[in-house]
Amino acid sequence: MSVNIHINSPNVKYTDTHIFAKYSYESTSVQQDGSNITVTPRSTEMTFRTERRVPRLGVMLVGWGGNNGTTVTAAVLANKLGLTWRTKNGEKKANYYGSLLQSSTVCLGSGLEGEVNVPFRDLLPMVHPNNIVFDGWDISSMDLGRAMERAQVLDWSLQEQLRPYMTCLKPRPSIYIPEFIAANQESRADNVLTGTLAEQVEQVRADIRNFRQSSGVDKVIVLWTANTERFCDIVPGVNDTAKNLLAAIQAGAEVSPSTLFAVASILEGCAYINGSPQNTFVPGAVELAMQRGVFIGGDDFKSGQTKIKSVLVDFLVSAGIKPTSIVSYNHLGNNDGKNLSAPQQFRSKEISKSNVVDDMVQSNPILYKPGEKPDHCVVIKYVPYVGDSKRAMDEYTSEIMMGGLNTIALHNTCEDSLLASPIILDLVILTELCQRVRVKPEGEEDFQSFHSVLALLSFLCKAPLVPSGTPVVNAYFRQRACIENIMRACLGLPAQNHMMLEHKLQ
Ligand code: NAI
Ligand code: DG6
Repeated sequence: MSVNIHINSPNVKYTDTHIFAKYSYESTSVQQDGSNITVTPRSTEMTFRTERRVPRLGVMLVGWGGNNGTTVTAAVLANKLGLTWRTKNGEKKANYYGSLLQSSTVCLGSGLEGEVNVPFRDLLPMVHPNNIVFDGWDISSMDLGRAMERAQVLDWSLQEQLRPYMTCLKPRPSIYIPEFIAANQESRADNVLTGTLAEQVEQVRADIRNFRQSSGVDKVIVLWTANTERFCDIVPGVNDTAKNLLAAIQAGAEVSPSTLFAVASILEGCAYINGSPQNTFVPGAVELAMQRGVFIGGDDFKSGQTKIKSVLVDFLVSAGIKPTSIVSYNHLGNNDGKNLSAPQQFRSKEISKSNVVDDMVQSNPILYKPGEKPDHCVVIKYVPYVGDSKRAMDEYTSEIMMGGLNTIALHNTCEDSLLASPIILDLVILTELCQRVRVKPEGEEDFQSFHSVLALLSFLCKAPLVPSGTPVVNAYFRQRACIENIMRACLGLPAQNHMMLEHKLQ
């Protein structure tokens, strides 16, 4: 199903190259003086300009030979080829379930037949995942056919159909600094760059240029889906400014591989997304992205347990129920689980999984005193036998009326990489779309781009990266509404308010 949407409004103009939309941004300015609050409604006129031409997109994955890297590549191939395969439960067909853009809908309004819901992907001109060209790096030299088999994610009969295509794909040698990932990963590292840090960054930049040229793509986005690294220290003079970071790379100081990839991408003008929890975006990397006007986004794909958390806690707190204890266990047996069995790498994941309820808790001072939070415990265990099929068990205990307690227990089992792969696609497709959108507030001379720190990606990330000093939103439906409403603004449509007044008056 695919639809063409045309906006019938004097505020919207279509040219051969762009969609121009005049938009009134309604917001409020709030002043609080003790218990006195003054709210002033504001309306800001702006013009959104969206480039209509959809480029040919190349995506370079760091960690291409891993479970996510092979699964997303295989899934796109299977969809492109329209593959079907037999399982013990019957025939399956390639699809993009789990992708916000490809498999969810938005309501445009009501027609004679009732509500009209359209695929999210049809709201604006967007890259179709089938047209993405993949490339990437991995410290393991295994070709993607064998790596797909090693991942043990896809059904065997599908793997057999994909193997001829996948074995031709070989990861490029990568930057490997052993102390950033678990020691148990060392045996994989047979495909690594050598030379100084500066030389390795230069090689990564050359790889990006080589891929762009040889594949004929118009633009490249780089995404880290390699192992979780340990956090690195923020050291004044080393990684606190763009200048210092570039100098630190020249001097061979401590810089993590994920930050080195970020620097290489930014210097090549390519957006860079971090799908893992570590603090890749040290202040110097953020400043470099801002100086160069390049998008960065992250951190850590929000795929399963955390996605549910950002729905469930939002539900509880917004219903006036007080979560007091959240305990999240999971065990998994893939290579990600193996890497996370080392304390420092686990700690990176623990941090990113633990902060996801803060905004919801802080939003309700009736339930929580200043600084008060629910107890929140995160446990991850490596159990090789279960492979990529992650088990997640959660217990939410909440206080209800008059001293009552409400305990919700969840058990979720599913392939981790089949949750992460559609998120990877949404991340790169949304980022690419944002590169074609410009906004001009009334009275200003020039159209401007979104901030380099692309907070719009928050919906897809466990620990959303936002511009310094701006609010972090983890609540699932607020994050989703943000994407939907910004896309509606690009079409001159009012924000979705769900009032449905047309059905509520006499
Ligand atoms: P994986 O361990 O199967 O794949 C990671 C790949 O990265 C491996 O092939 C490894 O050889 C490679 N690698 C390690 N260091 C590298 C480097 N410096 N350069 C290039 N390649 C390198 O892990 P998986 O399951 O694919 O997950 C990837 C990342 O995504 C992990 O950090 C994980 O925590 C994160 N993640 C995964 C989610 C999921 O649902 N699958 C959700 C959220 C985050
Ligand atoms: C164990 O937690 C492994 C992790 O990489 C997770 O699978 C991944 O971060 C997904 O986490 P969540 O909380 O979104 O399911």
